[in-house]
Amino acid sequence: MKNIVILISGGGSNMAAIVRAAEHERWAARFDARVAAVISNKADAAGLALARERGIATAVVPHRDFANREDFDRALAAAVDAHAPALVVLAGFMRILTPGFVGRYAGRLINIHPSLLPAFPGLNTHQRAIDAGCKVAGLTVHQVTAELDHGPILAQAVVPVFADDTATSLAERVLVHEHRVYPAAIAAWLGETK
Ligand code: NHR
Ligand code: GAR
Repeated sequence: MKNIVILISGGGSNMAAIVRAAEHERWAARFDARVAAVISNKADAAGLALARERGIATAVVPHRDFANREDFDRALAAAVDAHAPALVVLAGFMRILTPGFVGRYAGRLINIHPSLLPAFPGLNTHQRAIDAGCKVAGLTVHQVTAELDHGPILAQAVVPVFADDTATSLAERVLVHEHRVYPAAIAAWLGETK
């Protein structure tokens, strides 16, 4: 069985979309894969309750409990490794990961970023796209490497930016497509590594 471990920090709507796709598309039968665990760096992440309701194992590794990023990432890796993951999925996970963590999961660590990379890596992407006068925005699923938001691109989708958009309205429009594209990219990855 290929275990998928999902890392979140907040709402977990992408995580929920992946869990839903795994059930509806029968990933267990087709890819011998399942969402084995959801891990958050924040104890109050709404996504944790959602995962528990689905009977998925959860864990919290609070980054504030650790003196530095290396110590946090070591504890996070221990929590991840407890589920022997074939794939580690960042879904709204908000802590930059050290090269040590990234190297440990090389080739099996992916992220969804709410911009059309290589434009707007980092935070506050929707406001930056609006401020730059972009007519389109979107999302990127990419492999995670040590360099933030620079790994090989696996999938993208484009949405229009409207003249009256705010960061909130644009984020909502992008998120709808995230929920479609991220599960599809993961299914494609699982199909290729069968
Ligand atoms: N780590 C590495 N090494 N490489 C990537 O490509 C990563 C990563 C960790 C997270 C997600 C990313 C995004 O999609 C991601 C990609 C957090 C920050 C950030 O600045 C930036 C990018 C992403 C996630 N985090 C602050 C920090 O100091 C904390 C911000 C907060 O807590 O709100 O870690 O955008
Ligand atoms: C998503 O839009 C995701 O792309 C973005 O945060 C949202 C999380 O929503 N990720 C980042 O900005 C990473 N820095 P969710 O928790 O409901 O999936």
